[in-house]
Amino acid sequence: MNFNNQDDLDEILLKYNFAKKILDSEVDILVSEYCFNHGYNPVEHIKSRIKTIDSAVNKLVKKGYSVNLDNLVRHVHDMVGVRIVCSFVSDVYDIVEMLKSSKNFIVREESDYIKKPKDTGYSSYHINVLVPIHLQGKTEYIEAEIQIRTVAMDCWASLDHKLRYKFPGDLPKNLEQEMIECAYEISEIDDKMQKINEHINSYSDD
Ligand code: 0O2
Repeated sequence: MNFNNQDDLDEILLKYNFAKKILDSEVDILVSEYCFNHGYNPVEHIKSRIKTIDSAVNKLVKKGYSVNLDNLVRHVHDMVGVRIVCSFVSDVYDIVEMLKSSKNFIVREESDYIKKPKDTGYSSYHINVLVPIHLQGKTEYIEAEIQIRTVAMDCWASLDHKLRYKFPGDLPKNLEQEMIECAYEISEIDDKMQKINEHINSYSDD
């Protein structure tokens, strides 16, 4: 690790913690309100975390930046991360719209890796936000990343993460290809489950 000033590092970690708390609470309120209004809970589970310093350092090195606090703040956009795992693909888009309507953070960027998955096969909806934190009379904006995905996408991403972490260096081409095929099969399952859900909903509408 090469962060020369421990006090500065502690201060920024404290701010990331404040932002995480604010975001956790805002997401909880929005989801509860959605459940109340729709009489339906689209969320399977929610997880949030502060990225470890080791993982942030790896990311900086991988992106070709020197390891210092300035680059951490400027180039690691997911030090604060919230993952919302939903039941169906339509739930993901409902949650995205709900999040985008929040007045308690600013949407900086969004990436729809469901419509256009990453080359690895990774599929998810990402929203990068700025969370205002109020400190000693001044407001600071802290970046955070919200990932919204289905349980099926989450299953793939979690196993993919584990396999890549275990493997020294890049995955061999044949394994990369097999992971892409698994991602494709998972997205087919999501489509089927979505249709089954619509079918069942049409019965309860009658
Ligand atoms: P971890 O350990 O999950 O935190 P940025 O975050 O914007 O600085 P990037 O990579 O351009 O950098 O952003 P992007 O595309 O939003 O991806 C960031 C996160 O998405 C990753 O964080 C992963 O959580 C997830 N992700 C992206 N691609 C893949 C993939 O192929 N497989 C899996 N399993 N997850 C992926 P980290 O820091 O890489 O990992």
